[in-house]
Amino acid sequence: MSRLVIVSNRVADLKTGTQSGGLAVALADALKERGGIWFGWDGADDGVTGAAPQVETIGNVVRIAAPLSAEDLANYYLGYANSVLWPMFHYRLDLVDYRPEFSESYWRVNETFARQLNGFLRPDDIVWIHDYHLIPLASCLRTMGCKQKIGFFLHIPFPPSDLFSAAPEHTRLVEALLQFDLIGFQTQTDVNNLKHYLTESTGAVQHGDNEFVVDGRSVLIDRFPIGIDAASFAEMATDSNDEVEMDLMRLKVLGRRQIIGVDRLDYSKGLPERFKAFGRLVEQHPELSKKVSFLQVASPTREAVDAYADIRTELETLAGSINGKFADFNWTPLRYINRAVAREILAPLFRGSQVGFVTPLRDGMNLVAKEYIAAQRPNDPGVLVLSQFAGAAEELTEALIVNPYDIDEMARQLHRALVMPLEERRERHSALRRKVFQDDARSWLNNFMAVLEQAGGGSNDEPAR
Ligand code: GDG
Repeated sequence: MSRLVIVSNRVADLKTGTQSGGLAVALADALKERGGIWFGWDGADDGVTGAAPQVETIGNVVRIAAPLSAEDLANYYLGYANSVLWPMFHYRLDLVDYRPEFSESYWRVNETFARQLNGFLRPDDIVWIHDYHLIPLASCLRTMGCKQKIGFFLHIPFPPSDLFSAAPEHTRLVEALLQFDLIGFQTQTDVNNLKHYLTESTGAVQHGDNEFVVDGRSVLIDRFPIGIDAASFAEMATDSNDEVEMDLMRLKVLGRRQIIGVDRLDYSKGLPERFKAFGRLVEQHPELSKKVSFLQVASPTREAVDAYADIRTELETLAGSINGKFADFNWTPLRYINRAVAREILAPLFRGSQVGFVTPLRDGMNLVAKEYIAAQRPNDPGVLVLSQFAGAAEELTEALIVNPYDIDEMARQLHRALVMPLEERRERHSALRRKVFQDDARSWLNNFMAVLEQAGGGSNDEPAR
């Protein structure tokens, strides 16, 4: 079996495997089975771009951690990746902050990473590159003569053709994308968006459903909805934690139900709209006074980018005004935590909350929706209220699907979730649970790898198959 080479913006901590929950663990497990490499940025902000990476061998896996300078972190990571591509791919042209120095750093850092990685590659390796930070990596590797199979998975949405064409470098980005052998997206919508762009704006010729041929190379484009490690998350949810148990017990004694939201504090997650919908619910249903509370965990992220500071201020104002208006000495309607909370606490909190409120304005998939389902008690489950614009909505159709821009509709569906009869809750949950357990992180990984193993082969000068 060929070795697997994983490349992601930040290299995982292969020893603890705790970094990003199920995904890092699933990828690390696959690496341990096949042997291979995990390459990425070392996470420090004071390195020298291009200096020798730190190489560590753990069993049959080589972990390569590459340094970046503070300037490249500002321009490549916070700049091009998170102030140009992130808003653009989340349909937020208004937030794109395009600057030539961002672009210069993005393409150069990718070239540097490619050079560093190339020294470790074997001819029969299979390379799997993750996410928008690294779109140019395959084209840089190809220029250096790499003919390995190279796959790409985009964790975030891919925008419609018209919107993507507004990106100053859309042609260059797509030319780079076409150097992969397989391009994987979260949803059919994303797949269709790229296909549409390729047909309208490039000379790529479509063969069958999923294959495009460009300059004699074959590129496969398909949907691989990502999953979670459902079994271990469900187990974590049942592990009792005294503090959480006491809090849930208090809610029970008071006959109070809990709505929960957990997100990185990101403008794509629809948090202000969500707060307003909760405010509308308690305003329209005085009988819910002291009978419902909303717990929102919003962990800080990318705080150096202005748009993130703005959303934080907006949320603080909204939380203050909702609580100021409706709270009582013995009831805080909205509990808002602007800090990361340990995963071992989140899982039982999901389990003890009667509604999971997941309403991004746009999201590649949204793992929280799947974690909420995995954590529920099958005999007395809570209800998932889910945005139609989360990738997860393509699969999780038994959730209460809402338009996150429609505050009244969200308030109505919250109410419906809170009063839903047990039988309907069980029916919806058992269908959702089946999907979340079946299409888990492991099956996502196996599906992607199976297609990548069959994909083209990367030479520019010979037809792929
Ligand atoms: C990107 C795409 C796609 C959140 N707050 C805390 C915390 N979390 C955990 C959640 C979940 C993960 O972080 C967030 O995953 P999401 O999928 O919801 O969102 P993104 O971070 O934007 O992820 C997304 C994903 O990639 C995978 O492909 O689904 O669409 O945007 O696991 O539980 N974990 C802890 N404390 C927190 O405060 N421990």
